[in-house]
Amino acid sequence: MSGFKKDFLWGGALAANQIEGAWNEGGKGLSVADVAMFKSNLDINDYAGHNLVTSKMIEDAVKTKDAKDYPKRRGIDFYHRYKEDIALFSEMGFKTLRLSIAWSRLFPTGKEEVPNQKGIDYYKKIFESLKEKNIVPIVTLSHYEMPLQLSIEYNGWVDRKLIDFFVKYSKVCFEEFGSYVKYWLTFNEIDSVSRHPFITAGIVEDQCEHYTLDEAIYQALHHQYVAAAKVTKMCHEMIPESKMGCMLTKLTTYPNTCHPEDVLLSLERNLDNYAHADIQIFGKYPDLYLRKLKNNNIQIKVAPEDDEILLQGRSDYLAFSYYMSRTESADPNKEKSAGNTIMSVKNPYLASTEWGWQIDPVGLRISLIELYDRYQIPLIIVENGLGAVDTLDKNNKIHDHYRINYLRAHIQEMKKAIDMGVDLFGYTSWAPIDSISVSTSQMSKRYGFVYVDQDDFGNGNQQRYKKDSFYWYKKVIETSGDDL
Ligand code: BGP
Repeated sequence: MSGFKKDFLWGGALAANQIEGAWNEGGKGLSVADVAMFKSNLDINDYAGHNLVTSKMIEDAVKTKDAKDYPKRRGIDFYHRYKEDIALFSEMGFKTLRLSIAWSRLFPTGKEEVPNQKGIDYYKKIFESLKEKNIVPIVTLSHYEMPLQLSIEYNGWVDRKLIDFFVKYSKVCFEEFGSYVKYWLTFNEIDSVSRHPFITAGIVEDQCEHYTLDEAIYQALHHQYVAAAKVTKMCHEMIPESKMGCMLTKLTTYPNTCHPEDVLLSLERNLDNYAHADIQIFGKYPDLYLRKLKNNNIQIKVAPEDDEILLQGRSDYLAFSYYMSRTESADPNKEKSAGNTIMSVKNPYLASTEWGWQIDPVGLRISLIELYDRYQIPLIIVENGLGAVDTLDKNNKIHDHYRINYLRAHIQEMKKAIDMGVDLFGYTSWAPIDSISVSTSQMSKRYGFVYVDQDDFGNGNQQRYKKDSFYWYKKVIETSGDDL
């Protein structure tokens, strides 16, 4: 018997900045994603949009008017092709589509008093198309995108004023789209502010004069927690029946050995990861986390009313992304590698993707059990998938059995977790159609069930092709996960 209920939300997840393109159409303002630079000869740590960005890099990007070095400006042209793409998702039987709204389409600089009507009209068309196909939207308010002006003028979320700008933007979303959208999410992978301070929070390296970079990161995070709580409360008041979730990158960390020091280190890493969800689900900072900031001499400004705000705006459900697990060793001589993002010791029991992400389906079950046991609120996996290089054969087919194997193994573990009693209400795989990757800024790291004919340099006619995984996922949804 299948563990998946009939109303389980099967679908896919996308983000505006990675698919829409049309970066300067429809009255849209420049966003941080539009200046995230792709240079194939640079080391990963030098990419704009990953790790650190300087004012000079932004100035140069703003002067450049084409999309050549900035693939997110191009996206996959979802802005114009959304109907065709939504029809493909519908053909697979999607019950849900997770997508995000680009803040800079509604408020080009973030500071306008009146929103950009063309931006509102565009998202209404998307929601109408989803409604026609009976696809339930799950909408992320902030997914690695914000008006660039707020970064330049305030150093992004380091400034408390950002809370008000975000509340104003969210209020418009609830007013305009509340009749279409029941499931909302505040910040995509909120914990990733420390990994990508610029694209998540608009933090510019050389603007951190009066505080350390760590302080900037934790201050920005604090403002995002407060903003998330405020808009959660507002959403409940404005949209009856609405559900607002928070989102975590689930990074389950294993000890490399049973040496107590390894166990201790992995425990610390796991607690660090949980802290972001604790704050939004329990409505308060964990004591150990606050103490850790203090011990590390990280000082953040907290307003007297913040404790109450956090408590009043707790999340209804927990959404998380899961791609890999990682392993920690306290031995300083033990070799670690970051793959192309997350630092880990090599786990000898796991295979890795071409980008060094360690594939661990059982780790997903472990994560589900731990999260449900800790929070006891509904869970949804809003990202999971395999980034791979796909090649179109001479018959225009893509035989992506590697992707099917990855997804099958993870879905099997979800089933087992549900059978243990975990309340998992949906699964949106990343990403149902090829899009621009965050960690490489490239097109060639593909996740889709649908292939997009476009290379890293923007060549290709952007035509869509169904991969083998398209037909496989369709069958999975049709049979509620029975036929994997
Ligand atoms: C998550 C992001 C997504 C997505 C995904 C895959 O961190 O929320 O936006 O891109 O990772 O990562 P990548 O694109 O780097 O392969």
